[in-house]
Amino acid sequence: MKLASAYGLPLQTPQTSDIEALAAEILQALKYRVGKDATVATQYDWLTAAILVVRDRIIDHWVKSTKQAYEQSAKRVYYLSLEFLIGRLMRDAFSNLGMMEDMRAALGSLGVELDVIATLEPDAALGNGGLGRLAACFMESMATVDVPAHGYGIRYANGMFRQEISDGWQVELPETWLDHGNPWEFERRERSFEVGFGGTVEQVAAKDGRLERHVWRPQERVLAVAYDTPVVGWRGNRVNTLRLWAGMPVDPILLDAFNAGDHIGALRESNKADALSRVLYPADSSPAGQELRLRQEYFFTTASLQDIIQRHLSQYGELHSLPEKAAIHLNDTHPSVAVAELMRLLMDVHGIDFDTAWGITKGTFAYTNHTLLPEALESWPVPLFERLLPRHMQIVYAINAQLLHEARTTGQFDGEQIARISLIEENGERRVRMGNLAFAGSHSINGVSALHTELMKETVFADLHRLYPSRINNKTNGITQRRWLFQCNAGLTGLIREAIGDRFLDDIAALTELDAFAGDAAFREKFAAVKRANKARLASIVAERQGIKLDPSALFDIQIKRIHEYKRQLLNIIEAVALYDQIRSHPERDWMPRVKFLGGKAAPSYHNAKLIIKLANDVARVINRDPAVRGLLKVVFTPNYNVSLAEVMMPAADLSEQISTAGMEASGTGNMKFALNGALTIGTLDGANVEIREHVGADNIFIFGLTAQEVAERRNGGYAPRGVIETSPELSQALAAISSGVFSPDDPNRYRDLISGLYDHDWFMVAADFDAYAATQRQVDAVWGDSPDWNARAIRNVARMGWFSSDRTIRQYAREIWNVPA
Ligand code: 26W
Repeated sequence: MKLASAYGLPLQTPQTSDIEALAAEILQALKYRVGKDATVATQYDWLTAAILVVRDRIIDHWVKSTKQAYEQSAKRVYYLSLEFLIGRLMRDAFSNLGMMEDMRAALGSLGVELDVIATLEPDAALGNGGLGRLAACFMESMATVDVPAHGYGIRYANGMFRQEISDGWQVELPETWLDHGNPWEFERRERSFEVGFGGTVEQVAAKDGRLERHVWRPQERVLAVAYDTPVVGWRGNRVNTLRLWAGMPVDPILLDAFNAGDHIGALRESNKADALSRVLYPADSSPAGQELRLRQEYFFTTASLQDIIQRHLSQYGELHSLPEKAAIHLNDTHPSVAVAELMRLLMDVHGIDFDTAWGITKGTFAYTNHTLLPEALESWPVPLFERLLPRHMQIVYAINAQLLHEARTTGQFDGEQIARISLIEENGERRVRMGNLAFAGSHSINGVSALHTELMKETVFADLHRLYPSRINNKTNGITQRRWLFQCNAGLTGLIREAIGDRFLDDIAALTELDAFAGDAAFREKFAAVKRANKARLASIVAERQGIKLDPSALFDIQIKRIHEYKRQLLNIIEAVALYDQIRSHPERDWMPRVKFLGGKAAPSYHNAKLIIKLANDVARVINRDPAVRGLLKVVFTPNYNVSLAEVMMPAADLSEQISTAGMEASGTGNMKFALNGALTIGTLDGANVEIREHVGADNIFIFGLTAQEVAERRNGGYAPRGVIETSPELSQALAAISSGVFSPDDPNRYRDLISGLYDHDWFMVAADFDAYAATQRQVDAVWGDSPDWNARAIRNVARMGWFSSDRTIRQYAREIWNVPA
């Protein structure tokens, strides 16, 4: 990777004395902390030593940040999230501390290549997709804009599964990211809390016979033990803490059972505790509905709340001031049992009355909704909830009584509307609605793009919004430019610095100065050279891993994200088939060479998503082998899409595919990463695409298809996809080819049901949008054919994407939700 030096300008110029000192420090760490001599050290040992050296520097800032927050009695932000998709951390740390070039040189002087050891660092894949990656960007931005914050989550021993492709099918393998140890984390055995499950609730009477307190006597108990990872902001400004909980048994071994010869039973407690932090549920957007999942949710929530309360009490001695000193954020509904748990802790443990506790709770919590998909809205069967969390069930009923009373008193709601506001779903199996619980217990509920927030008000939370009209607000997502531009695209970063200087490194708003360079032919040439180098880097990875040869001068068209029907990878693949057909039928036309990349994981239980992966691979095999389209069209499915692969693919894209059915993608954040790296977007008016168009300008983005409102109207008006398909010869032919087994001769019926689903219902409106999509792709080709025009548009995208920095998002959260300075 020679990109950093291609445009010179390291973030800091190395000084020889610094480098010698650093090299000595690395050797010290290697010897005294890894326990190895340079002559026998493996590449992993060097990686560990390098991390330990940068970690030492971070710790100095960490101690300072923590002390400062305490001394200033600053309000703290607590971000509760079941997922933190942080990826690799070493480059982040080097870059944010301005040590990248010094470290490169120091390691180099010891015969170690930074770029080689960097690729050995495992990805901390403690998340599924957008929601988890957003939490990671937010952690980095909170440290950067100087918000004292703690992230709270679970230290999964097995994060997101590793995806292998075998005969075109997805195979899931466990990812063991902790195999070589984790030099970033600090185990805090002294910071451990008891977590109970099951059992009974007793009412303990006061002396005068009045009902005084509820005492929950759990049947099972485990410990949550803290593991802390420092999170460093830009220029090392502030270091915050990501605190992840691991399950530990109260009794590691049941000695009585062991001595009685039951050697397996003796480990029962240990196994149960271990299970809590063993795996990340890999379903993104459909609830697992499993008891273990609810246990995980309660496990990390109660540990975090106990920790927060302990910190607050030790500093302030009472809990009424909690809302002034702590903002607790619920990242989706996964931690929303926190509403009942905080009520329990305040009332049952700290003796506060219900009304006061309810005021504290609402003043402290805020909740972000990340999806409108009905199947993704979490709810738990009442019998399960009651068995696992009997006291919380009582509290949920008490909150519900108060909520419904409030709603009825307004006189504004009929019976059906009241039923929708209720925390308990009463139709069929009774269930606890976690979204309603989070809404009721929070003073702020936000969506993640302007469109999504408006749809939230009209759909899932329409009735609760009418009851509490000031609670819903919008906070459009953002991404950290440190990882998603400075680090992953050193070439482009260097070029921008040459053009507009360094101000944008600290003030991303200054990136707009690049706009003037869109009209500068010499700059466009350099911009194109950087893009080409990034594409060559991706091509070499694909060649090495998959044995597919790609031409970096072709248009790189990329769709990478979780595989889901609403994201419409199928629309993209069908268009590839139609294009293939067109090129074969009209070889005389002037086709623009294109490589279509697809990548992403499917939930293991999601049949159609897995079939779509197989289809992408089947189509790729046929097209890539056909000499008739050689040099004009290639299709590549990149296995095991993750944060590290994203860091290579985002900078290498010419075209970003953001083609979800309008109204279904809450925001998207990949869309932002691509555009910031100079890809043009082809997309629907969905999620943040709407705002991206506003910022980059309608001329610099390719928008097609039905709007969210039109989708709703078509669905209500009895959408008949068969008729639509029959009037589109291109679409009909492509579907017929797939359905009849052209791409699956070994199993001609493989895609019959998938395709007949499009004829019968086509919930995601693939057919309705197909012609518009295909026509827009031909417009893309036309602009691509005029490279000065294409490059000018790409440069304008880069220049105008600064607003999508997660620093901006976090400042808005800080000022408008958390009430902390930023
Ligand atoms: C309970 C099962 C489950 C698991 C995960 C339901 C829902 C989810 C998430 C809400 C899925 C998710 O990651 N949503 C994405 O959040 C991103 C960050 O806000 C948005 O950019 C994406 O549009 C949204 O799909």
